[in-house]
Parts: sequence; structure tokens; C-alpha cells
Amino acid sequence: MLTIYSDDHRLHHGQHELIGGHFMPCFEKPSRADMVLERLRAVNLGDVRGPDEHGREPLRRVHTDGFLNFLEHAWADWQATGRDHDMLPIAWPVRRLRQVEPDDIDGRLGYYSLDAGAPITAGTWRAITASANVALSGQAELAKGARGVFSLCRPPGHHAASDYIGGYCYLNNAAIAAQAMLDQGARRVAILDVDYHHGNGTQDIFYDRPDVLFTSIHGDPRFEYPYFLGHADEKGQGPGEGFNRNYPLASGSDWSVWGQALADACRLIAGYGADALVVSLGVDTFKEDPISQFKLDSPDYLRMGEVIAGLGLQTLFVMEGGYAVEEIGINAVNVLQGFDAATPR
Ligand code: OKP
Ligand code: ZN
Repeated sequence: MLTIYSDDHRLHHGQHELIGGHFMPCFEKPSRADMVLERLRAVNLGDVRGPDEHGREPLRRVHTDGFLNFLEHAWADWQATGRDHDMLPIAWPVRRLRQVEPDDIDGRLGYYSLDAGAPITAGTWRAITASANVALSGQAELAKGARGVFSLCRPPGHHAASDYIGGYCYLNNAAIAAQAMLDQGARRVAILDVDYHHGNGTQDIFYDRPDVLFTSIHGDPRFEYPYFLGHADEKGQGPGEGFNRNYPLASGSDWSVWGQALADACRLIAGYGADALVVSLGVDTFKEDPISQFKLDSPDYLRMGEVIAGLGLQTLFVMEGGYAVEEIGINAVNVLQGFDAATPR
């Protein structure tokens, strides 16, 4: 399987995140991508190439202009106030507050954020646009006929919606790639989000649309981040009703439970008649992940890839989470190897 990867991910390296009231070193760090790349090379999965530049248009198909302009200039606006440490928001427009973009940079940061989990740094814009280009270049390979492609995106994207960042995510790489497929002639695209956390951003972007089926298996939001989306009764709205499906699972879920949710999601995807599949590939479902509560083991990721391959769809794997850095390479690449092994050639 071909991998698309850019070294520019390194330009984004946040210092701290808030966990349980403490500032801790960011779990979402450059070594995550390094470990995946190292494993790809160790097992000779296939070629690795850099992304092509796809420009702003495919980003505008998913994100608002106000949001993109904010992200592009956020660091300069922050520096102009005399600060050169990471940007983190301090106030959010919650219930009954005005949903109006302020002028002040701290106000705008809160306006365009879900949480304080996505620091903006000097290199963030370049890293996140490179990450989106990695997804779009993978999509372009699928358009040329590839059966499966791996977009080794970093930073991840699935918590980012059309107009907010959060949870280590800025641009929604998977949504941008799915939208590009539709814009290039696909009629229906399915998204399978296997990251431990609910893909609230992706769900929100496509919630009222029938041309994207969003399915997600994740920690139950009653007990787990992102807390405010990802329940089983979220089925889509308007023309999108019936095209959203969540599988919130209990803490401690292992493959015996998780694999059943996967089988059911695949049943829905198969019945949907998709032209292509995007997998939001987080491996923070691993039993030793430092911020997650599922119990998948490394061999389970091989099975995950095999089951996904059984759909017989052209598939773009887009890297999302996974914070057990020592095993992130083995687990992510196991999915790709399982997929390749189960694909007739
Ligand atoms: C990003 B992705 C841990 C705090 C959680 C945000 C997690 C973002 C995960 N108790 N903070 O979905 O892997
Ligand atoms: Zn996650």
C-alpha cells in the first residue's frame, strides 16, 4: 500500500495540554508520526511519497472562510500582542452567549475553539495544511484507481468541525478528503471512524447530508471526551436522517465487543452503496493507550484491517489518534497489513 507523508508535521509541536487540572506535556507529539513511518519501512509496506499542494479550495468545501482566515493568521495576531508561547483559549461562547466573532485575538480563539486541547504554535498553519494535503494526495491516488492508500496525517482532524478546532485537531483531513471524492464524481462516500474518541467534527460536517454515511465506534460520551456528541440516538437530520450511526461503547471494551460494533458498521456501509470509504484511523483503542479506556491488543488491528477489506471498497486510511507511542507503529500498520493481506490481487 502507498503511503503519503510530509515532514512538515514537525512544525506543529505544542508544549502543554490541560489534563485533570494540570498542564502536562502534549500527548499529540511529532514522535507519533515518526514511529508509524519507521514501522512502515521496517515491514516494507510499500512506497512512501510526499503530498502535492492542493490549495485552499478543497479546504473551503468543508471549513468556513472566517475559520480558515483565523487559523492562517492566528499566530501573527497573537505575536502582535507580544506573546510568543503557545496559544490556548480562555473563554467560549457557551449557552446564551452571543455567537459573534470578536475583534480581540483571545476572543477569536475562544470563538473558533471547542476546548483548550489544540494549542496553536508558530508552525501550526503550515503543519495542518500539509496534513490536509497528505489526505488530499491520498484521495487523488484513489481517484487514479488505487485500492487502498494510507495518508499518514499529523496533526489529526476528526474533532475539527467547519468552524472550530479542538482535541488536537485543526483541519478535518478525513472530511476534506471525503468531500474531494464527492466533488470529483463519487455519489456516496462512507466514513468509518475507529478512533477511540467520537469524531464529532466529521459527524457535524455531514450531519444533514445523505451523500456521506458517517459511522463511529468510540468511548461513550457520557463518560469520555468529547462529552457533548457521539450518542447512539444521533441519526442525522433533514435529508441526512439515517446517514449517521454511532456505537458508543463502555470503558474496558475489548475486541469481543468492539469487533461486533465493527461488523455492524460494515453491514450498514455495505448496504449504503458507497463509491469509496474513508477510515479515520486512530489506534488509541489500544489497551495501553495512556488517555483511553478500550482494551484492543496488537493482533486485533490485523483483524480490523481484514474486516474493512471485506467491504471491497476503495479505501483511504487517514491517521487520527494513538498515544502509546512505542506501539503506535505496530498497531496502525497492522491495520494496513491486514487490509492488504485480505485484498485479492
Ligand atoms: C484526539 B483524538 C484525556 C483528555 C482528553 C482530548 C483528547 C483528544 C483526542 N483525559 N483530551 O481523537 O485521538
Ligand atoms: Zn482519539
